[in-house]
Amino acid sequence: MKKRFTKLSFAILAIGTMSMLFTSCAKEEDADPCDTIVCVKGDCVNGTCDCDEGWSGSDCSNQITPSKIKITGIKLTRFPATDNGGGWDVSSAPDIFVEISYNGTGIFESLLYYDADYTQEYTFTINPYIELNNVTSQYTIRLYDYDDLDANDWMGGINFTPYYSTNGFPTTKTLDADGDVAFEVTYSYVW
Ligand SMILES: [Ca+2]
Ligand SMILES: [Ca+2]
Repeated sequence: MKKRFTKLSFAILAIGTMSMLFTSCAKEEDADPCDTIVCVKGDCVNGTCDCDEGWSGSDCSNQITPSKIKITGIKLTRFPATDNGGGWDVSSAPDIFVEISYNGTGIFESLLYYDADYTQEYTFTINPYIELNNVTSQYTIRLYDYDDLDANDWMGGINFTPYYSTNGFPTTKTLDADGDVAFEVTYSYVW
């Protein structure tokens, strides 16, 4: 009697386990909850978009405004050969440096390149970065020729707004207003 009872319970247990396995297999084959989900900037996990950093919304298509942008590189790609037809210095090329300002206050000034050649591009060292805390406001980047005996000569400048809500967080941004100077800045974003 005892033996028969054990055999019977084992059979019931075995059938129960098999049917559970069968049920769970069938459910998985039914539908992947991610089959119909499109995540623009993220990955679907269990039917929900897990957005990449900086993106939000049910399909991860909305940019999150960064709390700050860090400039990690500045390259000067164009500057004027002459100062309205004359030389920048009495008998040599200009000694250039870059300044970035916000609301009229300088927040960065680079080191100098002496006797810069206008046919070349110049990369300015930033250590380690320039912090832009008002990403939707206007900043100004200017190029000067350093003069040790009188005021520095202004060579050109560009106003720029660091962040746009629709541009997909570029890491390199060209600052070029078809004027005397043009720059390429390298960005990193902080949310
Ligand atoms: Ca000069
Ligand atoms: Ca010079």
